[in-house]
Amino acid sequence: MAAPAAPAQGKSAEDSDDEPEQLQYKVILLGDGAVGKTSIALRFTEDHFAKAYKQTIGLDFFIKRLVLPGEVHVALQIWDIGGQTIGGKMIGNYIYGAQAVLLCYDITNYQSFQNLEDWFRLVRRTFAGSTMPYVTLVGNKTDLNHMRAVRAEKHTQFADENDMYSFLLSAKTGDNVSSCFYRLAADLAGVVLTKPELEVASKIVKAEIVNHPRNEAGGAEQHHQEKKGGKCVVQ
Ligand code: G3D
Ligand code: MG
Repeated sequence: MAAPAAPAQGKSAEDSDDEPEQLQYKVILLGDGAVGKTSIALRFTEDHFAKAYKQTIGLDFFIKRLVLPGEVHVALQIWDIGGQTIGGKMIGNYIYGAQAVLLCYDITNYQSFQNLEDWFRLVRRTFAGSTMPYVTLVGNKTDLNHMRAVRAEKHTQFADENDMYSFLLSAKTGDNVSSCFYRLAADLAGVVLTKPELEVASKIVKAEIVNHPRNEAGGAEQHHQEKKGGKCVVQ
């Protein structure tokens, strides 16, 4: 039930004869506020969980480099759309050009799951007439399983009906987070991963963070700068 993989996007600009060819993909995290999009991005790229919650303002993007079996080098450019709402003016621009979309919900919040219909519709509309990106359904906060509001069957049904891969994960504990991104990277790059390979590959490689704070309204930007693990992250 693999979703159609978008064509591999060319080599990175800094590729030279000395460096291995690197595939680059734009990955977008979509879903309601507070489902854990920023936490998932941080967990994967920095392997930490920020306890202090701040609604992301503007756009952060993270770059994570992975080496897949067969020495296939992949750079995932992970875009966190922050506080952009589904009706936001800029949202289409953020989604446009993505090779992969993570449709994220919080397993303890049924509404956040229901709203994925709208998020997915927005993706389909943005890509109308062109190749759809690779879409993965992500149920976050599995550490709160005792508060679960979305049954596992609902999750699976949504993924099956829409021909998507799906993952249940926890940004808090890190459970399944790397696997989700490695699966996505491998599928986009056309690399077949066995289960043991996926487990080994999920051990983190290297991350960089690039901040692109923007404000939809164009003014009154509020950027909170925090030191996190030695890096400055704009939220
Ligand atoms: P968003 O980027 O989708 O808006 P955030 O969501 O990453 O800012 O997370 C929203 C809240 O959910 C934060 O809590 C964050 O700590 C929490 N959260 C994110 N992922 C997980 C998870 O896997 N498990 C649990 N238990 N909580 C998670 P606060 O309390 O700061 O609002
Ligand atoms: Mg956020």
